Parts: sequence; structure tokens; C-alpha cells
Amino acid sequence: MELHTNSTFANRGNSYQVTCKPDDKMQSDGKFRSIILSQFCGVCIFILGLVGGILIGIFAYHGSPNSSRDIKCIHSTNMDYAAARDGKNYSQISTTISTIFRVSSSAENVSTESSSISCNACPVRDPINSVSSPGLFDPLSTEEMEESFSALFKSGVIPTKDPPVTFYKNYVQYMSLQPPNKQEALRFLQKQGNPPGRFAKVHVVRSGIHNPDCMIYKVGPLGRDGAQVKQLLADGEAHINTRPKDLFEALMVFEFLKKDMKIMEQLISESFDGANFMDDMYIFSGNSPFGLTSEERKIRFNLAFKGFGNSEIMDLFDLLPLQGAVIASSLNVSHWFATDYYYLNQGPFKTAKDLMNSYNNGTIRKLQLPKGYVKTIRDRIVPKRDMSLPVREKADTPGARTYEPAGARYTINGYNISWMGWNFVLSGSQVRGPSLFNIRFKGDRIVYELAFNDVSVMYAADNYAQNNVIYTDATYGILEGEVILGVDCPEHSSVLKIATWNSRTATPIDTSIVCVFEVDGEESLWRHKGGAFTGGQRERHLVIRAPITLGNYDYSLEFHFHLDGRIVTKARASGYIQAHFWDVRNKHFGDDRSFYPYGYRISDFHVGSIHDHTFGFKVDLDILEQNNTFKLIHWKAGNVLDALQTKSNVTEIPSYYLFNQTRYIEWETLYREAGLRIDMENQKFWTVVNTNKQNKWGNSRGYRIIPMATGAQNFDDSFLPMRALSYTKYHCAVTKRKDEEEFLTSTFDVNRMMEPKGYLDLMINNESIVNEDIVNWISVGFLHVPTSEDMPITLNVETGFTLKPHNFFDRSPVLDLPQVTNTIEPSEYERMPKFDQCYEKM
Ligand SMILES: *[C@@H]1O[C@H](CO)[C@@H](O)[C@H](O)[C@H]1NC(C)=O
Ligand SMILES: *[C@@H]1O[C@H](CO)[C@@H](O)[C@H](O)[C@H]1NC(C)=O
Ligand SMILES: *[C@@H]1O[C@H](CO)[C@@H](O)[C@H](O)[C@H]1NC(C)=O
Ligand SMILES: *[C@@H]1O[C@H](CO)[C@@H](O)[C@H](O)[C@H]1NC(C)=O
Ligand SMILES: *[C@@H]1O[C@H](CO)[C@@H](O)[C@H](O)[C@H]1NC(C)=O
Ligand SMILES: *[C@@H]1O[C@H](CO)[C@@H](O)[C@H](O)[C@H]1NC(C)=O
Ligand SMILES: *[C@@H]1O[C@H](CO)[C@@H](O)[C@H](O)[C@H]1NC(C)=O
Ligand SMILES: *[C@@H]1O[C@H](CO)[C@@H](O)[C@H](O)[C@H]1NC(C)=O
Ligand SMILES: *[C@@H]1O[C@H](CO)[C@@H](O)[C@H](O)[C@H]1NC(C)=O
Ligand SMILES: [Cu+2]
Repeated sequence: MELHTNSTFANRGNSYQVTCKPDDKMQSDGKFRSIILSQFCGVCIFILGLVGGILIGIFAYHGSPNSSRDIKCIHSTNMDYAAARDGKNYSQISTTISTIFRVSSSAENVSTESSSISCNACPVRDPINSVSSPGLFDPLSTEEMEESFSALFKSGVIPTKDPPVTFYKNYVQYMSLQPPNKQEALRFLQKQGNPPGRFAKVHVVRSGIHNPDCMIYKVGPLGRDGAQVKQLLADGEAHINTRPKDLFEALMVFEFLKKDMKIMEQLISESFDGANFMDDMYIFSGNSPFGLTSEERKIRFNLAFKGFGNSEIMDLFDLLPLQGAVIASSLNVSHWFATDYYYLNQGPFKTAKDLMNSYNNGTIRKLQLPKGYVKTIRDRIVPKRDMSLPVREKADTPGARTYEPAGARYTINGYNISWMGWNFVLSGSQVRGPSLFNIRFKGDRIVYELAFNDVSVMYAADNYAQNNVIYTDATYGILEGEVILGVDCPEHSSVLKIATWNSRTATPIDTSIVCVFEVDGEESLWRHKGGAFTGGQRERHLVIRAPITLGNYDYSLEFHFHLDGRIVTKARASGYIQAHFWDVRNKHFGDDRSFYPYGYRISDFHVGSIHDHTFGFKVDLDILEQNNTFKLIHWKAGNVLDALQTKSNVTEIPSYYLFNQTRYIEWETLYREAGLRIDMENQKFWTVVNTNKQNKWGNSRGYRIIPMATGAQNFDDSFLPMRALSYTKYHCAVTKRKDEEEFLTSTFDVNRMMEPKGYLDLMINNESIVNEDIVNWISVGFLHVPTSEDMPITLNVETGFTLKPHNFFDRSPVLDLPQVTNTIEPSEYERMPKFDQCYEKM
């Protein structure tokens, strides 16, 4: 029997033999398919044809050990797609494709043939539709930033609209969307109210006023005439010295220290391989906190070798054991002074001169880096391919990849994204990072807001400038960077831009910071291989990824949407670690000089400072409605009687129990605001349920929060920073939602830890959270003990949490998807959609 199938191959003028007796080719791919074949044989020739077609499709896609079917779509220009697209000139990507199409079946050698045919481009369906005006939650556009800037200028907040921006005049640091009031937003979404209007939240450094401070303004409504400027903090509430370091100050510090570096010219040259401050070095002055009280501004600096020539962009550095502090509490640089000089942990010296005196009169220990060290820095620090190594076997051939045989299956209207029953809006804040709003699945709202809020990092080191370095990264802004297509995301991803404000040029910049793509999970979402039923569903999900850069570190902040209603939020970290100088004679190292309490030696002169990264998220679940309840499900082990007595008045263990102990669960409602921690010995499921909405079985519909248990805070409240960073103490804190309790940290608190004003513990104040609109503040992180593999660059590590349906549906939510099914008696048969081979269009 010969069938001309309507498969991919048949369409291309090839025919295949499919016989009733399962041939080797079929058997090679397992019993499953041969059963299908024999079962269908003689039943219906049409179906057989279809089956054959699908099977061949599956074969062609998966390949099979015994049948080699290579389909090669070779690009005529042999151009690197990623490079071409990175160069932003799409027209350079040739669409001429020549193809080698070879089919051979070594197992039986039936149809060994070789021919050259054209391979079709995968169908393209541009998923992105532009919209005429921004939606409710869309990130602030460049036009809206310009408009906000004009409004600030008109109201006198900003003295001039024209560059240059200088430190001594008020300047705009960040601009982000100020999301609408939730009630107004919901009324509008339910078509019961007017659009709430769009507003900007603008951080201004008011260095040009009489009592300088940091101010936040709300500007809007935007897009109509007459945007109002509203001050959100009281004058002076955030002292000017609580501001993060920015480039202005970095340059001021550099200028300021030039004269001291000149004084120490000899020390620098002798110690650091003949280096010259102006040519070879820069000042790393980013170590926060910059003061424990609002007024204090003490910049602990560290001399460092430049990694990249004279570039102002210092993402590579090599820290040296010459440190000190600039007391910069006044905005008038002529009141600044440098102090606390340390050289190889010897100090403090009040001035550079004092240090030099001791250096010259021979009373302190000296360092002499090996000759030629300066020249090795770039090689050591730049993570480029090591040409001295042979390329790993087959590594010079392209690796496996995913493509979209029917074009994108998601749609993006502006920032409103839909895929496989999911719908949500991507938003983002220059300060707080990416966020999602109004997440719905099959029409039901699950989350109102899922937002990155902050990342804190705490370092340890045995020296003056690097010990107790604590960053809260929202202070620096968490939405800068750019997608590296082909590295961060597949080339066929949709790249979305989000605008940020460039404080130095006083202009908005639209950066390609988010990519969206569907992933072939390359695994089963579910499967069963039985006698009477065999089937499964392939795992696929949609990824929204923002690869951001924060100085030396790179965070990939991402949301994954799964077919079964799961939302997985992830944070991954790569980039350069912050290391400190390895001093062979540091007496705190003991005899073995390769490790000590703050880390391992990881290169010639560096110890990787141990630290943690704790990511804080705002998770405002709205399970169908705003009113939700937080329930804990205790996972218990104990006496059968205790188990049964949680629901009945039984007094004796029924005789049918094998043991008098059992596993059981116990429910607890969280009545009052609280912070919770993971306890592996007494595990609890954390669920957010809507007690007003039950599923078919009478259980409250809900979602479960599953944090990746990758880290935990082990400082207690006796440690001063634990107020400003109180969110790091809990894996999940539950509070009543309030528009004014917007974030789990304040961007100013890290620089006023004695008197923090906007931290999570302030929100946990015993309010009732039963059947209320609640927010879960989730924090997850990892503990980083850098090892030699972190040099020169950290390989991605990840953490995150999953939101998983918990009695939300009446049964599995994936039964509305085509799947693989094969049953006997009666026989039921299904396959996932077939597809044509095609080459990726990029
Ligand atoms: C893009 O490349 C094409 C072909 O090389 C060239 O004609 C065109 O000028 C380029 N466009 C830009 C914006 O560089
Ligand atoms: C298939 O054909 C090739 C080339 O004609 C031959 O070298 C090979 O031995 C054959 N393989 C089998 C399994 O018959
Ligand atoms: C800065 O301080 C110096 C010394 O006290 C003073 O002469 C100068 O006028 C101040 N500059 C400004 C702009 O206040
Ligand atoms: C060396 O210089 C330091 C700093 O000026 C001074 O305190 C110390 O007494 C001097 N020691 C000797 C031996 O000259
Ligand atoms: C996003 O688009 C969908 C329709 O595709 C719409 O129902 C929904 O309201 C939009 N979301 C927002 C927040 O505007
Ligand atoms: C258990 O006993 C109490 C008091 O005797 C009674 O109020 C309650 O209804 C009983 N519960 C069950 C489940 O029998
Ligand atoms: C459970 O069984 C163990 C072993 O038979 C016995 O020692 C223990 O007393 C029992 N506990 C209860 C509460 O019945
Ligand atoms: C919390 O509020 C409840 C109800 O008002 C009260 O009974 C309880 O004492 C309060 N707890 C604290 C720690 O204030
Ligand atoms: C939701 O909670 C609010 C505040 O407690 C309450 O007024 C309202 O009645 C609740 N709604 C429902 C549907 O339970
Ligand atoms: Cu790290």
C-alpha cells in the first residue's frame, strides 16, 4: 500500500511508503508508534495517511537515532543572524536561502537520496501591534517624559530645560509611571468609570534650593493640557545626602581626589606596577551606605585599576588596597575633605601626607605588585574566548534551538500581551524594575500587580572600604540595560522598549530592555504511558524577560507563563562580582592563605567578597476579586487522633490504622498582617484564596505561593540595617493593600539606616487581613560565596517563586489543548498540531 501523505514532505514533492507492518523506521522510534500504526491499519486509509504525515512530521522534528534526516537551511550569506540584527540594520539580512535537503535511512537504506530544494521561511505573524495612545498601566513613554519635564520646568522645579545638567541645579534623576489608584483602575477596567489618567512619578535631586533635598513629584494627568505637579514628600523629608551616588558625584570625587593622588604618586607607582593615577586608575566610590544618618555623606572609596582604557564606563575594575573616605556632607566641594586613608589595612591616616610620611620613613609595610601586572588586567578581567584553548568538541557548530513553525502565538498590543489564555500588561519603573498588571487567565483575574521592587546586596570584607557594603539597588534604578539578542533571548523574540530618563542629558531614552518569546519546554507538561492509555502534553511557556545591568552586576528579571495557570517569576544574576584585594600578609588569613571568613582567593590578588542578593517583589494577587484570605496549610506528622480531632470529636484511633501516627494537614487562617519565613522542618503551604468563591468541590479557589528556598536572612533585629532592609527577614509578608504602601523599601533608607522611614516592617502593623485586599511581599535570594569559577564573570544563578493554581479550577486546566492521546477500547487518538519544516526568519 502506498500512500501519498499530505505531510510536509509530500507537499514538497516527495512521497513516503507507509506499510501496515511496522517497519524498522517506525520501530526505531519505539513501540508506541508501531502500536498506533498497526491499530489503525485497515481501519481507515485516510486516517492512516494523516497519521503517516504527522509521524513523519514528528520524525523530522525530533530526529531519530536510526534514521538520519537532516534538513539544512543554509543562509547564503552565511551571516551571523544575531550580529546582523544587533547591528540594527534589518535590510542587511538576506532572505535568499539555499537549502540542502538530504534524507537517508541507514537502518534500511530504502530511500537514500540527496537533492537540493528550497526551504520555506517560517510564516511570520508580526505579534506587535502599535497602539495610538498608552494604556492604563503602560510604562511612561518618551513623550510623556518630555511632557513631565516641561511641566516641572514650568512650575519652577527645574531651572532650565537645556543641558548641560550640572550637579548644582535641581535635576531629574528618574521618571516612571505612577500607576493609577487601584479602585479607579478597576472601575475603568469594568467599564464603570472614566480612565484614571496617566501620571509620572519623578525623582528630583533638589541640589539647587536653599535647603537641598531629594523630592518625588507626581506629574499629570499626562496627554491633556495642564499637567499638575504635585510634591509627594514634605520639604526636607528626604535629605539631599540620602541620594544615591550618581555619575555627577563620582566625577566630583575623582576630581577632588586628584590632588591627594598626586601626593601619593610615588606610593602608587611603587606599589602598583608603575601605574599612574590619571592614566591607569579610577576611583571606585560606589560603596554604600554613604552615611548612617540623613545628614552624613561619607564616601568610602577604593583605588582601582581601570579595565578598559580611558572609557568613562567603568564596568571592569581591579580593586587595590589603597582606600579612604571623602566626607562630602556639604554640597560645596570646598568643604569636602578626605580622611581615613588605609594602605594594606594600615591606617587610618588622617591625610594623604600622613600616609606618605609613614610610607617614606619605613614604618609601614609596603606592597609591590609584580612588574607587568597592569598589562595583564584586561586579559584577566575581560571574559573573552580563550584562544590558547582548543575549541571544545563540536562547539564550533551551531547548537540546538527553538523556532516558531507557525509564527508567534502571542500578541502584543502596545504593552498588552496575550498568549494561550493569558492576558496582562507589561509595565516597568526606572526605579523599581519590570512589573505586570491585571494578569488574567481564561478571563479570570489572578493578579492585579506583580512587580519587582528592590534587590539588596550585602558584602563582607576585611578592609575599610569594602566591609559591610550594602546596596539597595532600587536606589540606583533597576531598569537600565539592553537585550543582547541571541544571548538573552532567541533571535525571533519580540523586543519591547521601555523609556528611562537620562539624568545627565536631561532626555528620555527608549531602550530595548524586554524580550517576549514562547519557549519549547522540551519536556512533558504531563504524561502517562500505560497499557490502555498513553498520552501527554508538551510543555511550552511564554517568557517575558528584562535583562538589566546594574553597574557590575547583570540581573535577568523574568516572568514565565505556563499552560496550566502557573506563573513563575525568576531573577537571575550574572556579571562581575565585587572582589577585594588579596593581601598575602593579611594576618586574618591564618596560615593557609587561600580562604578566610570573607571568601576564597580567586585570582592573583583577589578574594571574592561573600554576599547575598535578596530580591523583593510586590505580589498583589486578586483571586477573582480583591477580597482574599491568606491560609497556611501545615504539613504535619503526628498522632492519628490529633489528625482526626482537627475535624471531629473522635476519641479513639479507629482499629484499621496500621500505625498510630500519620501524616496530615491542618489549616490556619492568617488573621493579622505578618511576616513569614520558610521552615523546612515544619513546612507550610502558603495560599491566597477567595473564600467567597468555591470550586465545584466546595473548596475556596486560590493560588499557592511557592518560593525557591535559595536563601534566608540570618541577621536579626539587633543588626542596624535590618530595619531599612526588613523585607529580607521574611520570605513572604502579608499586609492589607494600600495605594500609599507602594513598595517594600524606600530608595532613601539605605543612606539613613539610623532613621529609616519607608520599610516593610512599618506596614506590618496588626491590621486584619481576612477577606481583604491583601499584598504578598515576597523575598527570595541567594547566598553568594564566589569561587574561582566566578572569574572573570559570574555564571548565571537563579532564584524566584511560583504562583500555582490551588483548587482554582475544577479539574486540570490543560484539557482544552491539543495533546497526544492513544487509548484502546474504544480507541481514541489525537496528536498535537502538525507543522511544516521551515527556516527561522529573523
Ligand atoms: C542597511 O543596509 C543596506 C544594505 O547594505 C544599506 O543599503 C542601507 O543603507 C543600510 N541602512 C542603514 C540605516 O544603515
Ligand atoms: C546504506 O547504504 C550505504 C551507502 O550505499 C552503505 O554504505 C551502508 O552500508 C548501507 N547501510 C545499511 C544498513 O545497509
Ligand atoms: C563654598 O565654600 C567656600 C568656602 O567656605 C566659599 O568661599 C564659597 O563661596 C562657597 N561656595 C558656594 C557656592 O556657596
Ligand atoms: C613616621 O611617620 C609617621 C607619620 O608622620 C610618624 O607618626 C612616625 O612617628 C614616623 N616614624 C618615624 C620612625 O619616623
Ligand atoms: C488588554 O487587552 C485585552 C484585550 O485583548 C483587554 O480585554 C484588556 O482589558 C486589556 N488590558 C488592559 C489593562 O487594558
Ligand atoms: C464536638 O463536640 C462539641 C462539644 O461537645 C460539639 O459542639 C461539636 O459539634 C462536636 N463536633 C463534631 C464534629 O461532632
Ligand atoms: C503509639 O504506638 C506506640 C508503639 O506501639 C506506643 O508506644 C505509643 O504509646 C502509641 N501512642 C499513642 C498515643 O497511642
Ligand atoms: C492586634 O489586634 C488585635 C485585635 O484588635 C488585638 O487583640 C491584639 O492585641 C493586637 N496585637 C498587637 C500585637 O497589637
Ligand atoms: C470585601 O472587603 C471589604 C472590606 O473589608 C468589605 O467591605 C466588603 O464587603 C468585602 N466584599 C466581599 C464581597 O466580601
Ligand atoms: Cu553575587
